[in-house]
Amino acid sequence: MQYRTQVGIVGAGPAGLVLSHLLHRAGISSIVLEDRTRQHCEERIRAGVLEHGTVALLNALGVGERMQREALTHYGIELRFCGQRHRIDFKDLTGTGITVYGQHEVIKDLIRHRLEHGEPILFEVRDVRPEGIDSESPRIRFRQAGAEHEMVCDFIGGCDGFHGVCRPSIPANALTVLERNYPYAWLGILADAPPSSEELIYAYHDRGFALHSMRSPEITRLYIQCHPEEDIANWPDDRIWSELQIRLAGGLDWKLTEGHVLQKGITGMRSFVVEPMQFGRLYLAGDAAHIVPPTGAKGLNLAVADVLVLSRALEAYYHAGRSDLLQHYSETCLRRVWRVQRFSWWMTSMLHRHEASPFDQRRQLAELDYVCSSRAASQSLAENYVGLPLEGI
Ligand code: FAS
Ligand code: PHB
Repeated sequence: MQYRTQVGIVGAGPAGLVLSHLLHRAGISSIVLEDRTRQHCEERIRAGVLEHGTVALLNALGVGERMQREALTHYGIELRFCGQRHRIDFKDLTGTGITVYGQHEVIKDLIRHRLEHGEPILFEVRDVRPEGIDSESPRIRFRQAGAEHEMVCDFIGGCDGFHGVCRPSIPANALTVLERNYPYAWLGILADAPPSSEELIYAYHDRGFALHSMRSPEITRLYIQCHPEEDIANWPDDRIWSELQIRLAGGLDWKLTEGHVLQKGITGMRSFVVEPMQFGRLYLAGDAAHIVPPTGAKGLNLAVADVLVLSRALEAYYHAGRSDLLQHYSETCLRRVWRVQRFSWWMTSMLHRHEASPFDQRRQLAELDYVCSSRAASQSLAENYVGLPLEGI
């Protein structure tokens, strides 16, 4: 079967789905191709922190009513090190805050509204192949339910994540890869336990980093720094809890509320950027173009920022016949991408324990001490954490 649409979108993650809603709002047609099932997309545990700009956009798109009912709003985070607790007061430092709402909840809302609009998402597609991406009429070939299909479109939104097919469909000599891998990973758990603190806790500890986050008043999300090659089989639940207790308490008379571990997994830590983020009529957005270590809670938010730039450029093309914004898509996105890369690298380097020299360890503690004792330094952390301004929501 042949499909015809203005924008073919590969991937029903935050980037692809938010792009589809932005285009729908602008009266531009699109079709979303996703190789997993709807259920898998809606149950995949990933990010949990939304910048205020991301929240404002989801509300502006009319998909925020459940989020407004169920999400948690925080106006600060806590940093812990050397038995000290320091709150970074976002409200005082930036006038705004963050929202804690699971990425899979955002995905559920975006998919439901998209389908209620009668707009297409083709799940469980196979063998997706972007073709003619450097021509005036690119197409995407794919299989679904055993049949071969072709989608003819004007543009392709490459929103298929780090392991997708869109980035590799661009000739390697047309791209520059800039990356850094970290000598540690995160062992994350989702636990059936009420959060032990109102807000997120980032802990620097001699035994390694730890993070106390949450998904709801009943569900806690926790992470500990581990070795990148670590085998999850070596981490029975009680070992995870005792390590979390040690690292998060950090000598304080504070105890983490434990509970049944619902899900656990290990996530590698890397910084990755591909330049440019476009080739011909293919535009990469989100994890397809860049990966940040999760310490800054930026992955999902950066994906949303990319597609806001892309949708504005496509709107200018279709409604005003302008292609300048499309030509500058990559340049426009990369300015924010590198700012967010810097912040995520900085948070990661400041808070993780690595086989550094005693000099570097002292420097790390001095960095933490400075951030927690200087208004200018804590304001810099706060304004990056709550989210740099998003124009044109
Ligand atoms: P996504 O990867 O979310 O979406 C891409 C979509 O494309 C997926 O649905 C995939 O199934 C689909 N796809 C892939 N190949 C395809 C093909 N060939 N054909 C069709 N569809 C295809 N960020 C945080 O801030 N906090 C966290 O705790 C956190 N945890 C994470 C844990 C993991 C394991 C990962 C991988 C990321 C995590 N992130 C976290 C970052 C995360 O939030 C990403 O930045 C965000 O999902 C990026 O969104 P997308 O670019 O839409 O990519
Ligand atoms: C999460 O809640 O999953 C989370 C929060 C903050 C981070 C990373 C992950 O920096």
